[in-house]
Amino acid sequence: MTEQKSDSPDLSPFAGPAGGWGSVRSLAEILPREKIPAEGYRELVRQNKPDGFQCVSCAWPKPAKPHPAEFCEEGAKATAWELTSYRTTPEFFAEHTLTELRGWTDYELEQHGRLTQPLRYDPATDKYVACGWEDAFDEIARELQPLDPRSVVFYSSGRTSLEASYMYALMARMYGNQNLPDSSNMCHESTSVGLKAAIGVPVGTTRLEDFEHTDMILFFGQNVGSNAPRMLHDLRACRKRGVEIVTFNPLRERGLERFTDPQNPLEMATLGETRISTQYHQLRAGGDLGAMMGIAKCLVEWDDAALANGREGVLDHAFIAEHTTGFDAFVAAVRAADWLDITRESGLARAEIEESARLYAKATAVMAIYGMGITQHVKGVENVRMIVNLLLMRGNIGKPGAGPTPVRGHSNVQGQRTVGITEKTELVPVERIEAQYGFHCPREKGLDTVESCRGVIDGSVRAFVALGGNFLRAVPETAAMEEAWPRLRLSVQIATKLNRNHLFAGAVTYLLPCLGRIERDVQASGPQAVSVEDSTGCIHGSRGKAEPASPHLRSEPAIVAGIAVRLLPANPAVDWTGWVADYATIRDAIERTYPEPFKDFNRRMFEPGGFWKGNKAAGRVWLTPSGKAEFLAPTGLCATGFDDAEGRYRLMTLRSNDQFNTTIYGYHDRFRGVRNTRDVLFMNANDIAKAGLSEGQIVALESDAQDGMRRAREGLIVMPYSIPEGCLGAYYPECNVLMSLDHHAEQSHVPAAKSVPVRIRA
Ligand SMILES: Nc1nc2c(c(=O)[nH]1)N[C@H]1C(S)=C(S)[C@@H](COP(=O)(O)OP(=O)(O)OC[C@H]3O[C@@H](n4cnc5c(=O)[nH]c(N)nc54)[C@H](O)[C@@H]3O)O[C@H]1N2
Ligand SMILES: Nc1nc2c(c(=O)[nH]1)N[C@H]1C(S)=C(S)[C@@H](COP(=O)(O)OP(=O)(O)OC[C@H]3O[C@@H](n4cnc5c(=O)[nH]c(N)nc54)[C@H](O)[C@@H]3O)O[C@H]1N2
Ligand SMILES: [Mo]
Repeated sequence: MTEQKSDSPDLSPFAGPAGGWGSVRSLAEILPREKIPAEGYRELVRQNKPDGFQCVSCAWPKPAKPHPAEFCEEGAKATAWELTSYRTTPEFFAEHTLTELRGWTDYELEQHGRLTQPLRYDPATDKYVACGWEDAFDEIARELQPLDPRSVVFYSSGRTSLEASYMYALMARMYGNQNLPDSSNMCHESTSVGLKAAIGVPVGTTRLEDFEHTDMILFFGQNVGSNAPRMLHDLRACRKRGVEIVTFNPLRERGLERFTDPQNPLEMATLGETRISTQYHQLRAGGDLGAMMGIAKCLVEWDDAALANGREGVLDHAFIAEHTTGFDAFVAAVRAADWLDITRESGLARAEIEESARLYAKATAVMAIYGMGITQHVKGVENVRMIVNLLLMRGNIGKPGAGPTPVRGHSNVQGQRTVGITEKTELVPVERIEAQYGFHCPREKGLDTVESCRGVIDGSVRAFVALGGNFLRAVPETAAMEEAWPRLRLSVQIATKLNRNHLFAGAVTYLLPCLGRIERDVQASGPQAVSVEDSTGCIHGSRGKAEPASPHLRSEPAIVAGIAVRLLPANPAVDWTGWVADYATIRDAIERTYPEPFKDFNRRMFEPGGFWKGNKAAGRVWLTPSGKAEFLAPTGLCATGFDDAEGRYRLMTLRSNDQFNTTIYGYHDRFRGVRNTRDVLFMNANDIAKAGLSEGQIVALESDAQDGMRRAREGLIVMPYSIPEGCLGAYYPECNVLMSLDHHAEQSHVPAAKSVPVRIRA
């Protein structure tokens, strides 16, 4: 029934640009496949408009003056995925046991359509059975009440609105823990930790208008064409102005090479395209520290020479003196770094590094854009610190057109952290919450994602509540996690579609279906709107108008409140039911807890382009312990956390352009020339020859982690690809079974998904 089964794999290079006719064709396949009603096509036009809904795909900012159709191929797919006319009803569950459904693919599970009714797992028949909302809430509260709060996890995925997230975090804290891991723990937590320490804010400092002022972009480890396609418009505009875009990425990614704007009739008609990257450096996975150290070394050497000759320095000495600390120790490390180590670790020639450094030394306003290629490494936090080091050397933070620009993942993942979804006490205004609500707010650090997994495996976690996401599929060590999940006392999943996590039950298990953001949400006071924060700290209102997938669905705020009123002792300061009746009152509560970022929240939430919550570092106010921006020398030049060895490869687990995380839309990865399969192993041709393999051969990957545990992924087709020797690429989440829980970023605990040590078995 799936495309994979009906069509055989086709692996051949893709010649076209990102965007262009290929993306129009791809949409023409997907929209009818979901049997979207005509009303759904109208919804597409409202996507990312100030009075419309905010796309449920990525977190890239929405401009104040949107295009007539301000959406991309990926956003349209995400909308179609939610508006699908397919349904997964109680009748479906009457026909299928969970054991049987565990044999289905991720694609088949979600493709079956939207969940329609609350469900309770019946262990006797191994099936989900429809239940009532009130019964569900009652039993969940009854199960949670006697448990030690430390044994309960409240996970969330970054799609949930600011309103629901705020309520969810408050419920956890009133219950007695801050075990509030979220998808950000697997994603940009290295950014939150690294930027906070270096410049005092956990988020990037740039906004959309900075693209108009920049004259150079450093682009590290982000696959823009697939994962933030709307940014291609901003990059294209930069290229038209002659902005240099210097890319560091082990893979040749089409979106980083060239782009045809599907919204530009002239480009479409003439098959014109814009070259995106002006330099493209294919470094080794985990080689960014080496490459950046090389650039820093060039700058320092040229600075020395310039000063010795009485010329102006290459470094911004005035900025460094006024605004930074740690410079001397950092420069000492730069001077001590050896070019042999730099070229070996980065995999780049010295001339290549010098070429990028030369541009950087000339540029007056530089943005550093980055994604998972930076954060998902054992040295992910050091990677982020090194990006900041480079920017600080030439004063590239806190002026127009310059600054760190992490590309966040889920559409509200950054906002969730802003309103209290965090396991870290220092990120929460504890006293203000206590004053506002009159309860003792927990101080004990909560469990993050990796710690929650450990707790599930060792049995110390007894209950797991998930507000969205597909935790069990997204985390490392998936085999052991699936084995351990049934030992949970309680498993509660709030979701829109069936996914693999839902097929693993605890002793008591609920699957609760919720409204999506695109759908009309009517409460006691009338139709409601919600809000999200984009990658640049701008907050947008979002109004769903589509007919809900089922009359039985409840909104996320209503579900959280349903549990909270039964779980917690009555508190006159928290009116859960009143909040649900009118979401504006939740926003008032958010504003009281976070008065600065959310000033006049209700009044401003529909401002075109969103309202900016502010950013101290962008104004060169450094909220660090030293009161300055802090340089920090890296501890080494390799980000992988393991040594090279004969036969050991660095596996990068990647997204295709036909998926949203664990949601698989289809089996094509157009830009990488893959059709009808996800069982691909991208490999350098020399490595294929050296290993005695051949193109198209089926191989297995085996974990080569220190712990010696057996982990394997079978059935991968070898595909020669433009990728450095010693590095491999394959798709997430199918490869998560290869990842050890211990292989994560130091400090941030982000699983090191971009350098998994593996061996190949023929
Ligand atoms: N359509 C769509 N959009 C999405 C998502 C999706 O799945 N589908 N996911 C969303 C989410 S949650 C997130 S976090 C983002 C993810 O978006 P990205 O940050 O783009 O994440 P990945 O697809 O994992 O790709 C990472 C890129 O890093 C490169 N890379 C790997 N290792 C290294 C390295 O060591 N150094 C460097 N310099 N580069 C490296 C890879 O070749 C790849 O191009 O996208 C969001 N948007
Ligand atoms: N190996 C490897 N592992 C990775 C990564 C990697 O690059 N490599 N990337 C990591 C990253 S960056 C991330 S962010 C995580 C993603 O981890 P998660 O955020 O946990 O996973 P998603 O796949 O985004 O979740 C998809 C599910 O969300 C539910 N859903 C969709 N919309 C809604 C909604 O509106 N409300 C609710 N309640 N539920 C909804 C649907 O049921 C759907 O099945 O994965 C991480 N894991
Ligand atoms: Mo993410």
